[in-house]
Amino acid sequence: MLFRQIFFIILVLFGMVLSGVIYLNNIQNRCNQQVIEQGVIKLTWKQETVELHSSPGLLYKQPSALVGRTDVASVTPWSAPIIWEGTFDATLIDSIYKQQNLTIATTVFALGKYTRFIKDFLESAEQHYFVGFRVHFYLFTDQPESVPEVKMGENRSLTVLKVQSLNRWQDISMNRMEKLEKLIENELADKADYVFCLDVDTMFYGRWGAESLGRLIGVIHPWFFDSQRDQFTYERRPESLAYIPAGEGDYYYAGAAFGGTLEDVHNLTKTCREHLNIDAANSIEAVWQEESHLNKYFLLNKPSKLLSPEYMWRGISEGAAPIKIVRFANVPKNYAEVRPN
Ligand code: UD2
Repeated sequence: MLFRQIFFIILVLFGMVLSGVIYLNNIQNRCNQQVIEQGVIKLTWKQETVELHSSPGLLYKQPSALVGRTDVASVTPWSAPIIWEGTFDATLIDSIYKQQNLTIATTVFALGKYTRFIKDFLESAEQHYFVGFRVHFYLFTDQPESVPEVKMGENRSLTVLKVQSLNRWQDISMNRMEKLEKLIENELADKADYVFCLDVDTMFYGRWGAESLGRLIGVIHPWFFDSQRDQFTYERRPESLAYIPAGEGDYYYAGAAFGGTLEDVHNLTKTCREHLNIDAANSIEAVWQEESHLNKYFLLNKPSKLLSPEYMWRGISEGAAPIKIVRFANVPKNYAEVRPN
């Protein structure tokens, strides 16, 4: 009897000690969580729910449920549209999106000799890029004094931001992820609805408009739209965080153009910047720098809309069967002459 009582008391004491330990542990976890939460920058986004309102009486060509482009794919296996000429009606789509009073931020980088590309980039953007929408360009350069005077249209503006010069073109290209991440945090979060990041050694030749808007936008690279996935120049070394093994991958996306809503692009740039830093700490640089990390990101976080290579073409004088219109293309450059290394 006495033995049973002693056993019962020990059991109760053990229970009390155990609950105490669990309670203290919980409190500590909660404190950690609070500390972690304090360290997180809470960003508020401008976005409202996007409704696709159409104006009464608007006339446009009847859409067909049967007839469309048959020479290209206009949808991905995860049901995201792929935008080609002939897959959208410009009048209809402009009318829908103009009602939303949008601001489209666009970043472009011109360091070293790449300042020579600014004028044509901006002047051609005035002709073709989101015409009739509020567009705010953010130009990052190490030589603000050499930014040419470009007449901007109504509701369009340019902010020049000085950055330090870098000795390697690879660093200039990769650094864009961090610069865009910080710009979104410090400047854009509650000001713009969408953001695009574009290469500067380019020009606009045709319409680039509201058909390109969406949550997360990738552009199919002009040199790989007809390649097998094992020919894609993904990073193939497992030591890099950009690694994509043979047999995996959807498309090969261009590093020269990507975009989306502020929240989604912030997540993309933050992840790529973190992965670039981890790779650097492990003394590895992905084969195509931030473009390799972008491709890994898009493999795991599928874009909600893809733009065909019309939106990042090889050059205005280059042709290929499915390209009915060149909207945005690289301009010729002598790599050895323009790059710092
Ligand atoms: C590819 C990508 C590019 C980037 C790069 C990564 C395409 C069509 N192009 O282009 O986006 O992912 O590979 O390695 O997808 N820059 C300067 N000053 C310099 C060097 C670069 O400002 O001295 C900036 C500039 O905005 C330029 C961008 O970095 O447009 C990319 O550099 P690039 O055009 O020389 O890279 P490229 O042609 O190899």
